[in-house]
Amino acid sequence: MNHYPYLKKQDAQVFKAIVGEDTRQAEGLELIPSENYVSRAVKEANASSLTNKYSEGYPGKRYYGGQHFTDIVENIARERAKKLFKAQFANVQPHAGAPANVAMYMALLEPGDTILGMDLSHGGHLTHGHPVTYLTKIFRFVRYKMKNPETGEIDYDEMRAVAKREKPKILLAGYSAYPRELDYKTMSAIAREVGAIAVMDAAHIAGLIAGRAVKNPFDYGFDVMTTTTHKTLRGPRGGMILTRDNEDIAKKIDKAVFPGFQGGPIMNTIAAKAVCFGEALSPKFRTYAKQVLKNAKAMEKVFAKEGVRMLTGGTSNHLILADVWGSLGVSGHDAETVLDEVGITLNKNSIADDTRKPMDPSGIRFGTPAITTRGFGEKECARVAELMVDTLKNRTNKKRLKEVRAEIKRMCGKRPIPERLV
Ligand code: DSN
Repeated sequence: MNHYPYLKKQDAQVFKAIVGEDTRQAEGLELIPSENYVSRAVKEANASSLTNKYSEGYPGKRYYGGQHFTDIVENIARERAKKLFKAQFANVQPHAGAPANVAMYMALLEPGDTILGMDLSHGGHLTHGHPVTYLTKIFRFVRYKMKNPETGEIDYDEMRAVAKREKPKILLAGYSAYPRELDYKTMSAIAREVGAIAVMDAAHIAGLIAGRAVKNPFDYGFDVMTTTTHKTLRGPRGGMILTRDNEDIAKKIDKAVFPGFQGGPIMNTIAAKAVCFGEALSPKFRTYAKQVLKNAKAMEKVFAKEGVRMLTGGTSNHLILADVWGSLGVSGHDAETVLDEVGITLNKNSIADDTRKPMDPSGIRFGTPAITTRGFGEKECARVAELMVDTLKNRTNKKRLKEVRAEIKRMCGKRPIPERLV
C-alpha cells in the first residue's frame, strides 16, 4: 500500500528513500534501546496541519493569533503528562532530550555552577557533562561512577562525599547506557543534604516509569524530570520537562524553554505527544512496559548461558550492554556491522573504562522496546539473542549469515509493525 501518494508524484527521490526506510524497519529487528515504533494515530497527529502554526508562548499567553486549537492540544498534552508521571507541572515544548536538558540547566543554574552526574563511560549522557559539549564551557560538571562494573553498584557514600565537597546545585540521575535502577531515595537525601535540586533524566526509561514497570523518582522526592518522548514512551521525536510540585521551579523552566532557549514550539509534535500520552495511560501500555523488562531478561539469560560478559552482570530494565570484545574477540564496530548484515540493528557502545576508542569500542548496546511493540515475547527474544551470538561467532561464515538473515526476515513477517497500539 502506498502511504504517500502526493510525495510519490512530486518527489520521487525523497519518496524512494522513505519507502526504503519503511522496508528496512519492516524487514529487520530494531534493537537500538532508544528507538521504538509509533502508532498510526501518533503519525497522523505528527503529520497534521499543526505543522503550519506558530505558537510562541504557552496556552492562554501566546504571541500570535489563531491559537484556539493549539491551546487545546497543548493543554491535553500537559494534563496527560502530569497524570502519567505524577507531576504537578509539565512543559511539553522541548524539541528533544538534549534541548530539554539544556533548558533545565538554564532554568536552575547560573554560569559556573556545578552539576554532579553519571560519567558517560559508566552510562551517562553527553549532556551530563562530556567535554565535547559546549555545556562544559558554561557549567562545571563533576561525576559519579559505578563502584563495581560487574554488578552496577553505585558508591553512594562516595557520591555523598563528592556532593559535600563540590556543592553541586543539581544532583543528576539518569543515563543512556546503564541497565540497573538507581537508588532515588538515597540520591534525593544527598541532594537535600547539600542543598541541590534532584533531577532525573528519564529519557531512556520514561515509558517504563509511565507503565509502572520501574520506580518513579518523584515517589522518592526528586524535584524535576527531563525526558524524551520517543524511546520507551513510544511517542514522536521530542522532549519534555516535568516538575513534581515546586511552582517556582516550574515557572523558571517555562521561561527557560521559551523565550530563554527555543523559539516556536513544534505543535504537530506536541499533538503527537498528546496522543502518545493517551496511549501510555491505557492498561495495555502497562502490560507493554512490563513485557519490555521480561523480554530483556530472556535475552540476558541467553547471553549468560553463552558466557558473554554483560556490564553490571545483566539487566533490570530494557537494555543490555555486552562486552563483545572481551568475550568474543569482536569489536563493537564489527559486531554492529555484521549484525546489520543479518537484519539486527543495534549500536556499538563504550563500556566502563573502555580501553578502545568510542568509534570502535568494546561493547554493543541493545534492548527490547521496539521488538516488544512488535509483539515479540520471551521465547522469540531468547531466539533473537541466540541468533545474535550465533552471528558474532560465525561472522566470517557467509552461508550461515544468509541463513540467519532469512530466519530474521521470517520472524519479522510473522510480527509486522502494528498500526494500532491501544
Ligand atoms: N541517542 C540517545 C540514545 O541512543 O541513547 C541518547 O541521546
